[in-house]
Amino acid sequence: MEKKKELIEQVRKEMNEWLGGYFSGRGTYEKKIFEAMDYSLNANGKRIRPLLFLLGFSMFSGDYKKALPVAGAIEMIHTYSLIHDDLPAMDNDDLRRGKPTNHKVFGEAIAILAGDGLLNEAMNIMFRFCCENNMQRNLDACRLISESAGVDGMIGGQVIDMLSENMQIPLEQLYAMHSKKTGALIKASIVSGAMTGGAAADELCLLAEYGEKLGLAFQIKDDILDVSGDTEKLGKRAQSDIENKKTTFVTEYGLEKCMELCGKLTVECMENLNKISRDTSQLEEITMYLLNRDR
Ligand code: GRG
Repeated sequence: MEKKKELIEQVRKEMNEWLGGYFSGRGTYEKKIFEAMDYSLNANGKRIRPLLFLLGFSMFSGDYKKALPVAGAIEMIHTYSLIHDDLPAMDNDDLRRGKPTNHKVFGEAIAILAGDGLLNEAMNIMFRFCCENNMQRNLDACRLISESAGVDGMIGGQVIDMLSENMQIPLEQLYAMHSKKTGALIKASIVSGAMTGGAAADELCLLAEYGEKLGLAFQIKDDILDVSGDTEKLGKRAQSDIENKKTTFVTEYGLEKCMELCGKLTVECMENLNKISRDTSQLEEITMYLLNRDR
């Protein structure tokens, strides 16, 4: 178990180094935008999505280092969504990743542009990767990432979320919202990683199912932590769902059933991984980490 953890930590460290250096030294008169992007990108994020991408990649291909840029692009997309989600026009939050939110430090206009800048930079990185590694599977993977973040994925989910505020919504709508808002990018991270690494169609199907279950478990855990976690540890405002009068898995099922559901989904994730004849131990480790996380 310790060996697996060490490897995941090694990948996380390399990802952090890559992201940490990405914007350094860039910009002249417009330097402020690079500072703003770097500020949120290199705060204390868990790096779940790039880890899923890189672990998915390494199940099928040896050297994950060459895929670091695409993993970094996914983290940029995720970070942009957090910056925009925190804006006064959306969730209006002051704290993210343990630090004041982007608009609190740089002002709303720069925060909007920093989000836009991160999304564009992610696309630049993926285009460059595809030009330099001209293979159909890389194009397919980058298209999947881009689609999962768009109106049929994360943005669509965010719109459902905004339109559902202060409202009791049907359970079916709650599931649809989260499968788009949080689930789509998580599922795309693992599937695109495996795809870039050269997985076969049947392996991609199993990983897509795994990604869906993992994304749902991740969101239910997020709802649990919102009521039972504390602001300092989470690095973001606890109890925010209650304050925003949101329908969550906890309001619908209660805490105990949510914990049970998370456990059940984790078992199902493991079952999916067991059907793949590859070394899935790193993904098993991260699946357990997500179940037991406290932030
Ligand atoms: C603004 C287009 C747009 C989309 C926003 C992802 C999202 C959609 C909003 C974030 C709101 C939120 C708290 C969603 C719950 C699940 C989630 C995505 C949590 C944050 O992800 P983590 O826990 O965060 O991976 P870190 O900071 O560790 O990367």
